[in-house]
Amino acid sequence: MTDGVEPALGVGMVGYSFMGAAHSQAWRTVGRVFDLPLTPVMTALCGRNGTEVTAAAARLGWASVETDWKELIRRDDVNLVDICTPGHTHCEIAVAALEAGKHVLCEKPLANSVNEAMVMTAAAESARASGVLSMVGFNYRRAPAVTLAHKLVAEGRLGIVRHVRATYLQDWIVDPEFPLVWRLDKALAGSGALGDIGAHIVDLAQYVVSDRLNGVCAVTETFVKERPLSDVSSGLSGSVGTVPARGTVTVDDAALFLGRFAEGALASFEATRFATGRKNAMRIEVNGSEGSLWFDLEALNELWYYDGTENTETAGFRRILVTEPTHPYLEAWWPPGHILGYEHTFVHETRDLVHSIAEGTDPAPSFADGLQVQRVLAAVERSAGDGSQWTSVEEHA
Ligand code: SOE
Repeated sequence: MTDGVEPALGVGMVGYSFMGAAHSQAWRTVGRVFDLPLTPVMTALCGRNGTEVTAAAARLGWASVETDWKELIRRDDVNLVDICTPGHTHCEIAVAALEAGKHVLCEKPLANSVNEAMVMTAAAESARASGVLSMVGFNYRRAPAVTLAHKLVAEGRLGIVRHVRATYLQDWIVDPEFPLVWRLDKALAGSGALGDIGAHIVDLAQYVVSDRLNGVCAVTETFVKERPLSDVSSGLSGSVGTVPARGTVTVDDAALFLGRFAEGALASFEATRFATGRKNAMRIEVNGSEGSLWFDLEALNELWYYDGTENTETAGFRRILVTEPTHPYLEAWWPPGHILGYEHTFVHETRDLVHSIAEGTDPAPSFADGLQVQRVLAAVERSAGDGSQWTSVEEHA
C-alpha cells in the first residue's frame, strides 16, 4: 500500500471511453494495492466536450479536466500522459508529450502506420536520454498466467519452439446494421480487427516466445462493406430524408495470417470480429520439442502445461492455477485461489510503469516493441493486398 508520503506522480489522461475507463480503474487502484515508490495522482482528464469530460472525471475519479490535450501537457502537475484515444491521435499527442518532458503510456496499437510508429519511437528514444520514459499498453502480457508462460519458454521448459497459434475472436459487429463507428474507419482506427485485436496476439506471441516474426502470409476480408452511419461518425440521425444514410467500411473485419519467427518457429494467427458467439475470446498455444502450453483469456488465471519429458504413462496437459504469491503481482492481491480478472492486467501495467519511472528502468513493451508490431501488421496488409499467396483449387484432370 502506497501511503501517500512517496513523491507524487501526476497523471493526465486523454480519452475516457472503454480504455479510459479501464486505465482509470487501474490508476484508482494501483497505489492502494501495491507498495509504490511514487504516489500516482489522478490529476486531470482530457476530452473535447467539456460537459461530458466533467461528468466522466467525476465518475472515474479525476481531480480536474482539460478540453485541449495541448493544455494538459503544459501542466506542471502532470508528469505522465496516458493516451486512451483512437489510433489516429496517438502520434501527435505522444510526440508532443514526450517533447514536453512527460512520461507516456500509449494504448495499443501504438499507431495507425509504421511511419507514425517510427516517429513515435524516435521521439521516445530521444526523450529517454532525459529520463523521460514510455510504454505501449499491451496489457495481456501482465496476466500472471502469461508472465508464467513467458518464463517457462525462456527457461527452456518447452525445448525448441516449433509452433505458435493465436486467435482473438469477437462478434460485436456481426449484425450488418451495427453502425459505422470509428473502429470501422481506416482514417481513425488504421485498420480493423487486424490492428485492434490482431495487434494483441502478435505482441503476445512475440512476448511469450521471446522472438520476433520476420515473415507473414495473409488474407483479410471485409464481410459487411457498408453500414448505417452512426450519430458519432456522421452527425446525422442515421438517415438523410427517407433513405438511411450508409457509409463504406474501410477496414478489415477479419485477418488470418501465417507467420515465421526469426528462430524458426511457425505461427498462425486469426483475428476476427465475425466469430459469432465469441465475445472476447483470446487464446494462445505454444508447442515445443519438449512441451507445450496454452492460455485462454476466458480462464485468465490458468495456464495449461504439457511436460513432454514426463513419462508418457502419466503425461498430459495439466492446469496450473496461477494465483500463488510466488508469481508476479499476486502477493499484493488475495490468498491463493482467489482469482483475478481483465481489469487487473491494467493495474499491473501501471504498477510496472510507476516502478520504471521511479527506478529509471526501461518500461516494456517499449515504443520500439510497438513499432515491431506495427511492421507485422503492415506486412499482413501488404501480403493480403497482393493476393499472391493464393493458389486456386481447380478441378485438375
Ligand atoms: C475492442 O476490440 C477491445 O476493446 C480492444 O480494443 C481492447 O484492446 C481489448 O482489450 C478488448 O477489446
